[in-house]
Amino acid sequence: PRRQLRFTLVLAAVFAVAAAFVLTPHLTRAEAQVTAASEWDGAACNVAVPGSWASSSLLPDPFLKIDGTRVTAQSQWECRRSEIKELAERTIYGDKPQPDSVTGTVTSSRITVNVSDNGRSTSFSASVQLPSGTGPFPAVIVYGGFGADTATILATGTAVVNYDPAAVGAEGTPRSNKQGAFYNLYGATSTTGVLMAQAWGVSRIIDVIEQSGGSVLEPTTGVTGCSRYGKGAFVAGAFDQRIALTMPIESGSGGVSALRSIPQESGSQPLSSTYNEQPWLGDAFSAYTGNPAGLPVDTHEVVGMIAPRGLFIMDNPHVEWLGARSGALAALGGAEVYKALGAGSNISYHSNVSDGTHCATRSEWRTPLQQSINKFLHGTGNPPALINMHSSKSANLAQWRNWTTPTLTPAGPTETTTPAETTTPAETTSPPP
Ligand code: MCU
Repeated sequence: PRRQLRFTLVLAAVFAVAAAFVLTPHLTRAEAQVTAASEWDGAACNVAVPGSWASSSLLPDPFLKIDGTRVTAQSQWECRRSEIKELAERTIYGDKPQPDSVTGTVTSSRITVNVSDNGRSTSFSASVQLPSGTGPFPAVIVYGGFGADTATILATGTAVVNYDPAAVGAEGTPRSNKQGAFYNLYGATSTTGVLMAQAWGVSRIIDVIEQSGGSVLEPTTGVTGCSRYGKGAFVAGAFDQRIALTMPIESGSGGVSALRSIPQESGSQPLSSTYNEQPWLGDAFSAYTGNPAGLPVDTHEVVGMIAPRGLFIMDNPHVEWLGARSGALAALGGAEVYKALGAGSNISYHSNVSDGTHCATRSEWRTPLQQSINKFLHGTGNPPALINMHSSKSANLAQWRNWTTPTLTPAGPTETTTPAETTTPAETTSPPP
């Protein structure tokens, strides 16, 4: 009888594991770990935006909540992230609305998207390239037609969705007459910038992939693009928590580069140029082009919005205009959020490349790109090394912060409500270089 009991127990265990596997057919391991089920999981957070905030020439403390207390537990990051989201929308990018209805189709060659909101409707589409093998496949949404290594993406068994961001948020228009599918719904005078409009389009593509039932594409998605499309990919990844892997390439000013640090990095694209070259950023950013210290957030916290999801930032140190030192700084600052969430290896930064050509396909990025895709879209292997900065464009976070990284109470069933603030902001700071 004892033997029989043991047999029954083993059988039950095998059955339980098999059932769990069958019941979650579309969740890869990576996705189960880090992505959220919805575009934004902080809806219940009730963010109360203050009328004013302190100015700071240093990078703001990502862990300091609007109420003046610091985050002490990993479980609090969801609502702190919502604060950062709200502040970043109001001051840098403009609002990202949630539409009333999204429908569409996914085939092996095309995704169509129909969106309605406020009684208006619009549509756009994207082409699909499938890798060889049998699907369904995870996908990387690739902005524009250059700079992303689509051959390497396909070779990892991942589909490529070719996204034309101009169809959703067009360049070349004045701010008062913005064009594209987003502005068809929300008006040509919407104060939301083109990068956020394009990010909204990525979210609508993911809506359609999710609804399609997963016969062609899995809902596990990554996003990438180079230069202006790197700015776009960065914003898309930050503002949709379903995106498992964000890979901005040479995104510069308006992208990953820390806004406070750009005026200190010689030759990098000035904030006023970024604001005026295209309506990329929200209209509200006009108040900060000459005063980034007045911003309540900076891009290291936008990096922190992506935490703990996969993030692989690629920068070009050879073109001054691309602000790679400011990019490295934002990566280092944002990496502190990843560390505090116990996900320190989910962010990588790489600018150690030899070819100075903007948006070149680079051999140095092939392996870390494969590793990132395998880890975060297929749930296999290990992510690439944390930080690989080119010596000519290295950044020093210590010069840019007066806060330390807290040890947060871990999330999960063992979590207690005891405050876990073990560090005090005692780190010495020197003024920005
Ligand atoms: C780095 O991205 C932009 C940059 O912000 C612009 O000033 C420049 O005109 O174009 C870059 C780009 O998108 O290059 C393809």
